[in-house]
Amino acid sequence: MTCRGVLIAFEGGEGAGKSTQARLLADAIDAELTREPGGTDLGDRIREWLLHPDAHDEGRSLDPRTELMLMLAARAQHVSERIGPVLESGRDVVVDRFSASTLAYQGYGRGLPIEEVRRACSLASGDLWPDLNILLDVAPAIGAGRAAPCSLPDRIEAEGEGFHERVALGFRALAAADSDRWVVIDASLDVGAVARAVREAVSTLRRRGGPR
Ligand code: Z5A
Repeated sequence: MTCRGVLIAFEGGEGAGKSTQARLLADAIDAELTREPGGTDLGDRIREWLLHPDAHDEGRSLDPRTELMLMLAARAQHVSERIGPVLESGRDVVVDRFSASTLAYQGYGRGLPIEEVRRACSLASGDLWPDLNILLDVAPAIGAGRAAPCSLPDRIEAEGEGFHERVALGFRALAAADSDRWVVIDASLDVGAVARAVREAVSTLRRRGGPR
């Protein structure tokens, strides 16, 4: 019988270093690397539409519930088409954002009711939750400062400071409420120091007898 793989999610605000660390970890443990929103053809199309700066042109803003449902549509497809089968095959999956991003951005950031967002996440993922969430914690101003100087902010990055502060507080609240499944790493450290802390967190998960 094959043991199910482990699902590890990187979480945090813009510029925290999630993509960098997700790639380093996936290489180090030979895991499948993917990201949200995205990870499938449909998910990539939804991502493009959701994040495009003109997705709310002509004065029409995107309703927070519409944003939530689109994030979840991408996730449902991602889990059924890709993440679920890979985990079932026994391979580990490293994902750059997962359900905690929905709770932080659409719940804490947009103000949708947290418990309803949690139930919706559970429905979309078939009640799949990461074995480990790694919060790369950095002040929003530092993260925003790491963006490429000439890059145009996407629709969500372009939200105001207050929004990104609520998101950051939301991530910390989620981590504090479930310390068995979360580790918080100071993402203001250099890339190598953060990568070492990530590897230590994954080793601890394995020693505790995570899925494998
Ligand atoms: N979203 C949502 O609202 N609801 C959901 O359910 C989901 C997502 C799943 C997805 O964008 C957007 O969708 C996101 C949340 C929302 N919007 N925002 N904001 P994304 O995940 O693609 O975008 P992002 O978080 O803004 O990605 P990012 O800016 O690329 O950040 P990152 O992946 O955390 O960082 P990085 O790409 O690894 O690094 C950024 C730069 O910093 C780069 O030049 C690195 O070389 C540098 N870097 C990395 N680590 C360090 C350290 N330790 N020190 C110094 N410099 C570093």
